[in-house]
Amino acid sequence: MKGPALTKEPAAHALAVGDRAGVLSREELIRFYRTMLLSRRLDDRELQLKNQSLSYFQISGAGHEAVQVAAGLALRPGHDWVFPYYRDRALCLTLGVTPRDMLLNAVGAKDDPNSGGRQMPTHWSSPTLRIVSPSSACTTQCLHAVGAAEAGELLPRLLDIRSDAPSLDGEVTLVSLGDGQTSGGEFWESLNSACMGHLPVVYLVEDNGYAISVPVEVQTPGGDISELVESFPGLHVIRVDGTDGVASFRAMSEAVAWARGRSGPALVHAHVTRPYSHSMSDDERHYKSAAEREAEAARDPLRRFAGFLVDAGHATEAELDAVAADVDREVQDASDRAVAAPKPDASTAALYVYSPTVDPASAAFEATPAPAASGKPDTMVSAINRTLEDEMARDTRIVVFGEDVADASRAELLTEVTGKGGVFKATLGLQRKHGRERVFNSPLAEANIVGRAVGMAVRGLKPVVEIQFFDYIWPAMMQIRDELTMLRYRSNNDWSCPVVIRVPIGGYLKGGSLYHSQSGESIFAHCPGLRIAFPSTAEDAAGLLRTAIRADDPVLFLEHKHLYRQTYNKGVYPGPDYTLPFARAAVRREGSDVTVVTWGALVQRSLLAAERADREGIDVRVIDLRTIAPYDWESVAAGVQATSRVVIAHEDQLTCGFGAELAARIADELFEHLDAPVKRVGALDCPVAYSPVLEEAILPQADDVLDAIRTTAGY
Ligand SMILES: Cc1ncc(C[n+]2csc(CCOP(=O)(O)OP(=O)(O)O)c2C)c(N)n1
Repeated sequence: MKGPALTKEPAAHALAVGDRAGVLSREELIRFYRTMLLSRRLDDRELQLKNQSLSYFQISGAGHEAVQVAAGLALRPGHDWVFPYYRDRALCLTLGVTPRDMLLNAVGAKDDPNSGGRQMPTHWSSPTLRIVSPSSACTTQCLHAVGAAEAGELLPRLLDIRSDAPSLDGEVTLVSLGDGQTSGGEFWESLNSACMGHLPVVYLVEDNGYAISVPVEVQTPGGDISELVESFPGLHVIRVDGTDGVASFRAMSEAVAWARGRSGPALVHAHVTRPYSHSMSDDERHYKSAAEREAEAARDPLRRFAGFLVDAGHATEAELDAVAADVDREVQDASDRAVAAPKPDASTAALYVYSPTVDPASAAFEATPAPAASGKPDTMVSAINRTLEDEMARDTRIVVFGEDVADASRAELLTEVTGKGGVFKATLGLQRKHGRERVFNSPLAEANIVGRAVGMAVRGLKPVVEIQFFDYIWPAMMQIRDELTMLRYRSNNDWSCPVVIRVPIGGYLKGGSLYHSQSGESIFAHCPGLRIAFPSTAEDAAGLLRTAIRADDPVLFLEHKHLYRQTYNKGVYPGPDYTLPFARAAVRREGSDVTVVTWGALVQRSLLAAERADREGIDVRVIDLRTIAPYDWESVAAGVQATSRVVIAHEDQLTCGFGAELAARIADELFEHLDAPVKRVGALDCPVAYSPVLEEAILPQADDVLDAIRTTAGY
């Protein structure tokens, strides 16, 4: 993240009046109107640009302008944090995003300050204004806002980063969403955490009665979201007609004051209109009657506000005409500049998928065993635990949370209990040592864990979270795929969220069954922006976890449950400075006839197979990949070139397992070195069953690897 510098002046048209308890001067009221009109005219201009094929998509904020300007006025731009959604044009204008910034985004210009031409129109972002780059995924932003608010509470208490942190005094976090998005589980997960933590989060629900074509009565039981949320403890719920600018300003000021005063979260339920279709690709006449559309038009916030200004004597019709002419000039000027702006260079297409400054595969992470490394060999889970403990001592930005990770939650009350410290004890002792603020339990909600971590990481914390079992990572998939791994790319490197997700994975447990035995690293290897480690030994786990934590990208750190407490992969803890670069495979056994490329629990099985093959006169090289993304292609290629025969062995199902990718690349780049077809070993394309007889038949065994070695060697 380039950092939320506070130096940039708000744009000239910005309406920053701060906490004004619902009072606006005449000038401010006229500027209120001007910003609403500017927003509407920008929507109209973007529609025009789309029709002229100068832009490629359009979605508008029409009908939402009044409550959005009110929200922007109630906030302190550049001080409070904002997690908007795609309709928040008037909000972002009020905070200081300029029409030119918006139109550069719409035409996909190189100098689009929101995303460098990567995001669809209306995805505005500004580190200076603390507007965090939104994705297009509905509802995910709610958890980011909660994480950011938590970070805001925590940062001042973490002493070593207090000195250079910007002022955190009384900040609030605003998150906005439509009525449809309140059906999303992550909205409710975020309310849980916001209320439990008494966090200064202001929710703005912009209820236009529809989610594309689905009416709110079909979306929300009773059709009224504020009724449903009223029982959340500590949540201050306010209903308002969001087409009434003055009432909206009062409501938003009240909500922001509530949160700023540390009374807890607030939710403003604003009824607005949607006079245009959902987006360019929608025609609301298919599902809204003419009468309904007429009734909406009568409530149009611009019309209402203009009427109010004239009726109350704040402005004359002529003055409002002059405002409109001025707005038109501004829009025309911004549009001319945006259309003329250069497009991105095609060579930059893949820039900023990963951190441009820290490469976990670089020599900077080369193994440097600390001289102090001594003691008895210990298990992989112990190595992980010690690495977490040492890294937390080294870097106070690290926070650890997940299900059951705490080991002292109630210990101050009940001194005889110690808490759990993780279901595999990987986090045992961390809370006692580093405190409840840095190590804590999460609700049983995986999206909550990853989504909050994203929000915290955006603010500069280093979350190292645990998903209890790989089998249950799926509720967090959208947070991982659409948010965690894409934030840097979609914001053109303005924002990042280098979270580490530790995940116990895999089977061979005898009784693990369908829901405690899953593999699936290849699914995540398909997510650009994510690094993946999969250690097989205690020492590697320590080195790779430390690198994962010190690197600057999101990392999926896969810990094989069966390898946690084996004897064959024990190691002496290599000390608090030991790092291991990613993409450095380990040759576990030298050999000249066949190369086996493997990782995780198949390393030991492949070594056993190699020993048996040796007795048959086949000399097998075994390569432990250690990381999946990035992976060590050079070592794979060297093995193939040296032996001309290769087996890829992994625990995951054969079809679309990561072996398929390796096999394809070997065929593509090393075909002339091969004396036999590339052979793959993996699990049956079948869930892992409970009975050990079935489990053994489903998961690949040493004999399966041996068979593949024999076939390859004998080809
Ligand atoms: C998770 C997810 N599912 C589906 C979509 C497609 N989609 C985009 S906007 C939208 C409707 C959102 O409605 P609402 O929250 O009421 O907001 P509005 O657009 O009406 O302001 C849908 C279904 C999406 N972007 N994300």
